[in-house]
Parts: sequence; C-alpha cells; structure tokens
Amino acid sequence: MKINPEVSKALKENRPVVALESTIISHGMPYPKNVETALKVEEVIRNHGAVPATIGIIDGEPIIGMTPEEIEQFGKRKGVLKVSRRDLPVVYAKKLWGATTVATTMILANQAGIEVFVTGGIGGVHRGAQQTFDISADLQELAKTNVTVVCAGAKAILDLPLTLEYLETMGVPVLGFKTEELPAFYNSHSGLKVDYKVEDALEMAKIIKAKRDNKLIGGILLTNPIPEEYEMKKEVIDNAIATALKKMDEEGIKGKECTPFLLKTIVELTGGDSLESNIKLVLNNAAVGSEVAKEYCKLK
Ligand code: PSU
Ligand code: MN
Repeated sequence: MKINPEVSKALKENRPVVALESTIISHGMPYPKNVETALKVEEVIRNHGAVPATIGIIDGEPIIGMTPEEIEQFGKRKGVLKVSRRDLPVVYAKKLWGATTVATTMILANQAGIEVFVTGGIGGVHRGAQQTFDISADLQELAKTNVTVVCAGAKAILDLPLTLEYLETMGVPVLGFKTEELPAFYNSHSGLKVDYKVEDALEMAKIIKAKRDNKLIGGILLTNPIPEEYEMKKEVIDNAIATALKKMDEEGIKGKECTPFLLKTIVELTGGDSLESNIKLVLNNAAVGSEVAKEYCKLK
C-alpha cells in the first residue's frame, strides 16, 4: 500500500490520524458536492489537530491518504468500483480503481495502523432481509477488524432494530456520543437505545484502549447524532425513504446497487435537503472523531 508521507510521519510520531472512506465520494453523493465535502471533512480534521487519511484504491494499489487531486478523481471519474471485502483480491489483481466502503476502509486503516475512522453512516441489515439476505458486509467487518468507526447511526432505509440485534450477536459495542438513543442518520431519534452512552472523547478513548489492551478483537461503533439544526423532519424523510424503497423494488435494483440508489433517490425526492443533512452530519462526525483520535494517542 502507498501511505502518504504526512500520514506515515504522524503514525510514527504517535500523532492522531483519522481514516476516511471513498465510497461516500464515488457512490454516496453527486459531483461536485462529493469532492467539496471530502475536502471540507479533511479540513475539519486538520482544524482539530489530527491528520486526515482518505482511503481508496488506484490501479490496484491501496492509497492511505489521498491528495486533493486524487479525491477529485474519485469524485468525477466513471467506473470507480464500489469495493467491499469480497471485491479486494480482484481489484488488486486486475489493477482497478476502487472506492472503499466502510468494510474495506476498516481493513486498510487497520493494516496501516489507524484506529479511528470517520464516516456518515454504516451499512446494516436491510428491510426485508428476512427474504433478501441483504446484510451489509460492514457488520461482519465490525465484528472482526480492530477499528473504531464514528458515524451518525444507520439510515432509516435499513432495519434499525435488526441491525442492532446483529451487532449484538457479533459482539460489537454500539455507543452513543453524549446520547442514550441510537441516532437515525438524517435525524437524531430512532426510539432505540445504544448499549452505552459515552460522555466525552476521553471516555471513548479509554473504552478503545480497554478493548485493545484486553485483546477483544473487533471494531467499536460510536454513533454521533446529527446536530438538531440540520435534522430532517421525520415525516419528510420517512416519506422519501418509503418512496425510494418502492422505486427500488419496481426497478429491480439489487445487491451493492441498493445503497447508492436509495441515497440518490432520496436526494432527488427531498430536493437536495437530505444531501445537505448528510454533509453536515459527516462534518460533525469528523470533529468528534478527531477529538477521540487525539485522546487515544495520549493514552496509548
Ligand atoms: N452511508 C452513507 N453513504 C454511503 C454509504 C453509507 O451515508 O455512501 C456507503 C458506505 O461506504 C457503506 C456502504 O459501507 O455504503 C454500504 O453499502 P452496502 O449497503 O451495499 O453494504
Ligand atoms: Mn448489501
């Protein structure tokens, strides 16, 4: 893998580094907002005293810490594959471009020695999974890869209660940053509880350290609610989700296309409002993730 010199220097000096994924750039948001957001997220991380490492695969080589030009490429280039764990060997061998999902970003962050990873929302158990078996590989990855993922919960396009059950079975701690309620991505209320509330970044860092010191293999999920002022109205987002799910069914969208299709359709149905919320929650997660990474470096 190619580790950006700034990132590798920070890692060697035990300074905070925050990993970022690229599927959100290539398949999660439209151009040019995707690129603007990815660059803004990096800026927030720098402003909080950490080093950003946006991860992706170029010509079959994992890149840990993309340049702004590379981020631009991931934002507008056609044919960048959405790469989860099962795709990695093929993308490496065929020397393809790959946008990394939560699962693959975790794998590569871990291989590079990065503990904290910030994103928008993770994949989960899809509605109707009892029939379709559609359960994101992100959940399995959280079970086995030692990375802390900061997100705004899982989107209501998923089956949130089943997602929590799955994570419990897999032994993944689901924590709430200053909240007892699992945030639901576009808004902060799901009516479901996280396993534990975390009071601040230092407490979170202590939990990470306890997990690593005790060799309890696997990830940790820190959920961080979208700030109230950027939340979407529940009726609005619920309606958009219902319509998008119906459209997905009608158009026969399946497998890895589901999440990108739903995100895109919801943006269209809400006249761009869901995109604005999505951007704001990622920026908010970047701030929290940076603080956690900083505290963890001090404890390590
Ligand atoms: N959530 C978002 N935007 C995204 C994704 C999730 O708000 O772009 C991406 C992440 O990369 C996540 C992936 O890992 O979707 C999950 O896809 P699937 O449901 O196919 O596992
Ligand atoms: Mn899936």
